[in-house]
Amino acid sequence: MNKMKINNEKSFKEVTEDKAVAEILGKLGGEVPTIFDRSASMKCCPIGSSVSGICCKNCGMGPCRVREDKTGLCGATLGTITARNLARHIAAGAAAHSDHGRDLAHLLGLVAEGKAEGLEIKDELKLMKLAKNLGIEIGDRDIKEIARDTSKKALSLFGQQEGEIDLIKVAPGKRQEVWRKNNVVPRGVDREIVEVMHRTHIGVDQEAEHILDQAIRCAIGDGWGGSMIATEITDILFNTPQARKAKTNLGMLKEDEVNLVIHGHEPTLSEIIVELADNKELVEYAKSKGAKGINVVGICCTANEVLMRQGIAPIGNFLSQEIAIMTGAIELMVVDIQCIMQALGKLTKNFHTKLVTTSPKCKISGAIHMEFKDSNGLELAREIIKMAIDNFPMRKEKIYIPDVTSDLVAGFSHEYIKYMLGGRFRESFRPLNDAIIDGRIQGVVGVVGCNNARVTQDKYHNFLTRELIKRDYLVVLTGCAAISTAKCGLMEPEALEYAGEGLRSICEAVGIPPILHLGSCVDNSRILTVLSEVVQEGGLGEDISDLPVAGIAPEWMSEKALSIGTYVAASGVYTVFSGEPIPVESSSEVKEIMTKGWQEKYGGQLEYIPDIEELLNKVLSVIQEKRKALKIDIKKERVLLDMEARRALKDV
Ligand code: XCC
Ligand code: SF4
Repeated sequence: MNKMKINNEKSFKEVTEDKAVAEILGKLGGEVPTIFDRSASMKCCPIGSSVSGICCKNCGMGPCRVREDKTGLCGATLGTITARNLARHIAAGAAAHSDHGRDLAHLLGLVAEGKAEGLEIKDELKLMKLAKNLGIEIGDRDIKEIARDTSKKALSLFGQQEGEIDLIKVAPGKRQEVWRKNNVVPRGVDREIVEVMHRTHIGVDQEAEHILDQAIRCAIGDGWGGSMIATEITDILFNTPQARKAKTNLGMLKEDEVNLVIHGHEPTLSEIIVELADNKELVEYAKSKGAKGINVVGICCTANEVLMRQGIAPIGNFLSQEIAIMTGAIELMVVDIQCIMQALGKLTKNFHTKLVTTSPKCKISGAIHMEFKDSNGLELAREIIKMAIDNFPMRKEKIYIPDVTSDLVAGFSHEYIKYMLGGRFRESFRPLNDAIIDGRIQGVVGVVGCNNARVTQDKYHNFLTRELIKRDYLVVLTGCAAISTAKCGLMEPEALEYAGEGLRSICEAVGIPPILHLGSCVDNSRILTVLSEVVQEGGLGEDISDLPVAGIAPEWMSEKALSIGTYVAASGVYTVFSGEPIPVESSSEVKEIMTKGWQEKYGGQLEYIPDIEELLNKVLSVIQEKRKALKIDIKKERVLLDMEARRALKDV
C-alpha cells in the first residue's frame, strides 16, 4: 500500500474537495487503507485507451486484445468489441435500475393487499396519474384495487415481450416517432436487457452501429421504464417530495447520540428506520445506554431518497463511505444495494461499527446479514435500531467528527417545481418556458452521476455548477453530484448570490434556488418528465431535441451512469461525460456513431470530453446553437415596469 503518496496535507486536497473528508484523511489517512490509497497505488488498466486497443473476453478463446489493425480470433473488430463492451455495461446499468423498479412495483401490490407492515399509500393523486399512464381503469373504484392493478401492470412491463412499454407515452409525440422510426421502442424492460446479452455473445451482432441501437433500446427501457416506475412508485408509497431544508456532511454525526447510517439505493427499509427512530420507547432505550438520542443519517442515493422526503442529512457521497466509518462515531451502517464498497466489510473490523446487509441480493463478507422480506419491515427496522443502540457503549476508538456542515434545500420533484412556478391553482411550466424564451434563463443543464476515485472528489460537479449558474443556466442535480454541491454550500439559500442576474431574478420571484436537487439516480426519470412537460407547454419547439438543455456526468463511474447517459442522449439531449477512463476511447468508429451518428438519428448524442473547461465550453455552445435554432438567441431588453405600467398591462 502506497501510504506515503497521500499521507500529506497537499495531496489530500488533490483527492477531494470535501473539507471533512480531507480533514479525516489528514488525521487518520494511511492508518487504515481507503479507496484513495488504493487509487494511488493501482493505476487503471490501460486496455481501452486509444493506444493499447481493447480487450474482449466474450468467449473461451480470449481474452483477445485487439487494435485498429488486428482483430480477435473470431475476426471481431475494434469497433465491434468496443460497442459490445459498452452495450453490456449499459445492460448492467439498466438491469440495476430496473430491478430496483421491479421491487417497488411488487411492493405496491403488497401494500394494496395490506401485506406490507408499516407501509401505506401516501400519495393517492400520484397513484391515479401512474394508473392513467398505464391504462388502468379508475372510475370510482377503490384505491386499493387501483393500486393492485397498477402494481400488476407495472410488473408486466418488465416481462412484456411485444408491443411498446406504456410509459414512453409520457414523451412528446415527436420523440415517440423518432424512436419508432429507428425501431428502438422497448418491447419490455427485461427483454431488451436480455437481447443485449444475446447479441453481444460471440458470433451474433457484429456491426457497431446495430449493436449500439440495441443498447439504446435497452437504455430507453431503463429511463422511460424501470427508473420511471421506481420514481413514481416511491413517490406513491413515501410521498412526492416537496422543498425542505436540511444539512449535510460528516459534521451531522453526533458524538453523544447513537449514529445509524443508511447507505445504498432502496428507500423502503430506510423510510421505516427513519420513522421508527423517533419512537419514544427506542429513544428511551438509547438513553438507558448513555446516548442522548438516535441520529439517522445517510450516504449515496438511499440518503437522497430520505433527504427528499424526510429531510434526513446526507453525510456524504460515494467516496465518503469509508471516511464516515473512520470518524469512529458510527454504531451501525445498514446497506441495501448498489455502490456499497466491499472494502467496508474489512474496514469496519477496525472500528466498533457494525455493517448490516439487508437485501436478498447483496451479501458482503464480514457483514451481518439481516434480510428484509417486504412483510418484516417494522420488526427488522426495530431490530436494527436496537442493535445500533446496543453498540453505543462499545465505542472503543477515539471519536473524530469534523466540524463541517452546510445547509441545503432539496426536494424538487417535477410536481413541486411546477407548483412553485405556477402557484397552487395554476401549476404550470409557463414561467420557466417564458424565462428561457426571454433569455433570463439561458438553458437547463443536468449535472448528475457519481464520484470517481480517479477524479478529485466533487471537483467537477462543483466547478460546472458554479460556472453554469453564473451564466444564467438553471442546474438540476441528482445522485452523488447533488450531494457534492450540497456539501460545498452551493445549495444554501444564499447561493443565489453566485447566480447570474437573469437566473437570480427568476429564482427570487418564484422562490426556488438556482440549483435544484431532484433526488436519487433513478430520479433522473424526473428530468425526462420535466423536459416532456416543458415541450408540451409550448414555445420551445416540438421535441426534447429542440430544447436548450444538456446533461453532464463529469465524475461518473457506475454502469448505471452509462445507461442514464444513453437514455438521455436517446431522448434528444446533448450529453457529455468526463473523467477517466473513457470506455470507447480506443475506437474512433464507435465515438463517431455515438456523436454524429446518434445526433442524426436521435437528435441527441453522448460524447466524452476529458478536459473540464473544454467540456463546459462545448455545453454552452451546444445550448446557444439550440437557442439560435429556436430564434431566441437575441437577448431581449428587459423593460422594468413601474406600478402604473403593470396595471395598464393587466387591463389589456
Ligand atoms: Fe452510486 Fe446513486 Fe453513482 Fe452515487 S451517483 S455512485 S451510481 S450512488 Ni447515481
Ligand atoms: Fe476473441 Fe472473438 Fe472470443 Fe472475443 S468473441 S474473446 S474477440 S474470439
